Amino acid sequence: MSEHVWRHLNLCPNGDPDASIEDAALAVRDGTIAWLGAARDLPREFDAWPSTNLGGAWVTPSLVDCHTHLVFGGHRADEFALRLRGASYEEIARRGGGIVSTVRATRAADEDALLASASARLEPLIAEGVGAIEIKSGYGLELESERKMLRVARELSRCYPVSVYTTFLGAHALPPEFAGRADAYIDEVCERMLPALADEGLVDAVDVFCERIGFTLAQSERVFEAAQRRGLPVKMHAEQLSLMGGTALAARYRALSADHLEFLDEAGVQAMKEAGAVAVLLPGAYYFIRETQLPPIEWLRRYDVPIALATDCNPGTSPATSLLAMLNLGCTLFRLTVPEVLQGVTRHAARALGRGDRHGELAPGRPADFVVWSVSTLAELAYWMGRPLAARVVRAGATVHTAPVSPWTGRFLDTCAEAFQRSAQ
Ligand code: DI6
Ligand code: FE
Repeated sequence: MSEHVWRHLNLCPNGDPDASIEDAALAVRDGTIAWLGAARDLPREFDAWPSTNLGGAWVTPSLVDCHTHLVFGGHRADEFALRLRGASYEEIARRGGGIVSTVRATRAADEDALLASASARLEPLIAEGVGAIEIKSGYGLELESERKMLRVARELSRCYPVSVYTTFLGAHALPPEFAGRADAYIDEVCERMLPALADEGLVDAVDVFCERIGFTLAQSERVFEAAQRRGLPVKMHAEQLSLMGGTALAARYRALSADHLEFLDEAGVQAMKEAGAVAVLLPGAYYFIRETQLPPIEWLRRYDVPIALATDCNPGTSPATSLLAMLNLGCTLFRLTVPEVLQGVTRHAARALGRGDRHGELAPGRPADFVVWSVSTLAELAYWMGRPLAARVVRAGATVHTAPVSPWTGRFLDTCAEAFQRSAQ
């Protein structure tokens, strides 16, 4: 039996700084939280347990990246250059670029190659404290390649100290072989691909890209009906480039989340509230495709719809491998507050995956998955742009990552040296 007490930390147990506990203690037995609270209230039974003094460092739950396309072949830097010369994301998609060009690269790559390239994108996320991540399919667009993507996603959870939740996104784009036959492709998605992949245990949720350059409301609803027949939860890429009414459809199917939402209207916000859906905002995509339509933050606040943030890591609209960077973008571009973005990558993000019971919050009986930060205030997590801030990443009570030592000075690099030095011993 493993027993350990983490002492003298500033604890933010659920992403809400107002719920923080100064000079806290956290007792962990066999990877599960046995007790947490103010150090002065620590029960005597824990006095003899081995302990680590965190010197006043801030501790939050491990982060949750609830919307990624992490597994894919190739990249789209050349299209990035095209856009710099004025081509829009939609124009590129209509010319056979965009998602379809990544489909070609993904179909051509074998599982080992996809695992290697996805690993290179996953490791920086784990190093900055991500303990749970959603990974979509959607670049195979045929059964064998969709299966390949989802198998790689499952393999990542076996190779790394991270929980992976897979989402089938067969309805991401129309593959070339179905050009002009979208309804026939939706037949393939609903009647062949989803049932086979669900039977193989590769699917935790189902998503659809409801958009002018994606699929219609009717086609999206057929995908949702197929998911419902398999008892799978749904989510949707909704209102990203236009108001299609996808969010209201997703709400009718009790979607876990609706994602992007730049063009969401008040009726859609109200429908989300009634359905208990999470609004997953993706500032990386907004920023990278130079969108100007902001998501309806004020309506989301007014209707008290939980807001989550995610990287949307994908080669076309958000080649991002930093969830902390999304905190900064969420604040600077969407004017979200520090409490909103911190909850957006902890408990609200966990809820968007239907796993609010396991991730995004620290409490007795929950897994001891947390991050020790090299910051003197939680606002620094949203303030710094592109700076590693995790002093120590802990999963099930065990340290799985510590910040590197400087190769030039031999010292730890951080903004809270004393706390960091202690936390790394
Ligand atoms: N919306 C997005 O921003 C990504 N997928 C989607 O439905 C972009 C995917 C890509 O361009 O590769
Ligand atoms: Fe996406």
